[in-house]
Amino acid sequence: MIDPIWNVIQQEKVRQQQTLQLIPSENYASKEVLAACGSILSNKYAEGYPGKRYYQGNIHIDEIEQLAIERAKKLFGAEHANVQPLSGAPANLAVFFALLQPGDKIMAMPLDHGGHLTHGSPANFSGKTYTIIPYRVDPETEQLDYQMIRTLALQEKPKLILSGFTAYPRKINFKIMHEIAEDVGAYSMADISHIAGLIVGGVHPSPFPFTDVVTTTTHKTLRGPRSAIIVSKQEDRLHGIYHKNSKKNLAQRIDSAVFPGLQGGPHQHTIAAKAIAFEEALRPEFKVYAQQVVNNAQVLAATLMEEGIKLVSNGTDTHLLLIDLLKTSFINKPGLGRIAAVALENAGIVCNANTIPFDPSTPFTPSGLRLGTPALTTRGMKEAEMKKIGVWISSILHDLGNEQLQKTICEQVKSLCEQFPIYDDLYL
Ligand code: DSN
Repeated sequence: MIDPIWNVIQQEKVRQQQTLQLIPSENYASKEVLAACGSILSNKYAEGYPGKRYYQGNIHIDEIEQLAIERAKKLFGAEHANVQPLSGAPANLAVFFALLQPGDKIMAMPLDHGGHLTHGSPANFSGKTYTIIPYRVDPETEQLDYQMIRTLALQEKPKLILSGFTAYPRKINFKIMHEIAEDVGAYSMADISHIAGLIVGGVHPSPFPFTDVVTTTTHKTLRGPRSAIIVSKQEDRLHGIYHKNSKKNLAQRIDSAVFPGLQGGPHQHTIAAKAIAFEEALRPEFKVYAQQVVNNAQVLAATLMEEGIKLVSNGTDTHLLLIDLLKTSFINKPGLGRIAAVALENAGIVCNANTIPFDPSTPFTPSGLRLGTPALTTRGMKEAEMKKIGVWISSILHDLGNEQLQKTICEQVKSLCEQFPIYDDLYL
């Protein structure tokens, strides 16, 4: 008997093919990446690091992990890479565990302004374990105010300053963030999960060579498997101030925090898939992809604004845009993000409801929508398709309760998707 799971996977494959994927943190990994994820490497235990394992039989595993490490370092121009974190949240936890003591101060952006759950949300281990000093975007520009961040850092003297966000559409000046950290004796950390692909593609400034520690998931703009890595400096700039009694440098402390600190057996099948994705991202065509992701986001943003839709910060420099439904004059009500996201999904346009800065509503029924172009760009869509999609989104938002309109657009979405197949002959 065929396990019904396979039928459901088939149905999900059809859904992915027939809908427009605008969730900015999603993408379509290559068939090679997916094949490595489904490979026999999943059968192996390999606690430890290349050359120093707690299990025998790791000759090939060592070779794969070493390649992944070398490629990650090359990709980001980093001195050290740990490719074992299972995903973004454990990667962030490992950095905090390596550098901080419970109660230490972290300066970070709260969730409703675009930070991640693991950047100090009261519901998360980070917010429960450390003292969080939040910095927010400027209420007028809805962008980072580095002077305000500096003033707060000088006042609070955090031990770590975290930048990199999940719903911030503008470029981040990692150099200034690091300089502020230097001025107050803090570590600088950047979680570049959303923009890693844009950074390696050369369309967003890099956090290296200055930032102390960088975490990233590997499945968003970077287009690899669902996982994460930590890349960092080798030495601890603040060794004289913190961790004086430790003989370990920064890189060694991160490695120990990942294993044996937090994780057991690394997922070697995913590490192989990460190595493949890093090689793909090192190719010249990845730069073309990254530029097209941003071009597409800017055309989508311009189309929406022409249609009278308010975007947070009035545009984007990256792969994502944030619709402010509250300040969109034809809606002008709080808490409609979820209703709008469902209406769009009915039309085959998949995005997510999201908080906007200073949102009066809750994270489950927020006042915004978050959209992004990494997945549509992987499918080969360009400016002309973005304009069409922007007009569809606008028509639905102008008439949220119109189910007939959603059905009609859904058919148009399907025929557009047919022209842009995701995978030709995927075995799944
Ligand atoms: N869930 C991710 C995102 O959508 O941004 C962050 O973990």
